[in-house]
Amino acid sequence: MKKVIAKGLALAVIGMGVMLGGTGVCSATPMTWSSNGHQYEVVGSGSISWDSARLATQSRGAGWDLATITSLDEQNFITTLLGLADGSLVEYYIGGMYEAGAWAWVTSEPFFFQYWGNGEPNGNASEPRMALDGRYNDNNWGWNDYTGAAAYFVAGYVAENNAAAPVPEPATMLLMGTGLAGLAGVARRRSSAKKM
Ligand SMILES: [Ca+2]
Ligand SMILES: [Ca+2]
Repeated sequence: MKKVIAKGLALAVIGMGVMLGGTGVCSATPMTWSSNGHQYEVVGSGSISWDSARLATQSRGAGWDLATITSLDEQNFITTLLGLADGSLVEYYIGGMYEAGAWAWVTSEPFFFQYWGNGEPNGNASEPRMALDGRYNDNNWGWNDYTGAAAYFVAGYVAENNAAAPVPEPATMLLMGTGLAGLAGVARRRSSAKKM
């Protein structure tokens, strides 16, 4: 059911992309996922190595790294940015890596959720970097382990800002209100302490 919704959203995104300039892939600006406040961006760099993709992402500033996918909801959100795959060999690097005998995320988040394509990972130590692969998981970009090299089928990478996005206006007001209420509470406690 969720996948159906995700596919609907993805098709809507593709539709917008077509209207805006003919490409369904690559969000031109970072998009915020409301579930965690993180920003995500699909970068259509063309052939690039995992290391170069990661360096480029980190150079955006604090919080930025290759995307980590720790739930099906997050996977589906990223698919809405990419658009549904068409079943062909197209890859976007993300922040998974095989180190010390296990798969891990660049952020050190726990590696529980998995979304490998059929038969993957088939390299592990010999393919220690992770990519989303257009051939897998019903066009929903299943995971593939790959060497991390630049290759003709590497279309780009997905960046994620793990720092929460700037707080929107109403929430800022709310936080300020909470802060003021807190200060008022301290003032009250102080004044009552004086009385005693
Ligand atoms: Ca993530
Ligand atoms: Ca593989």
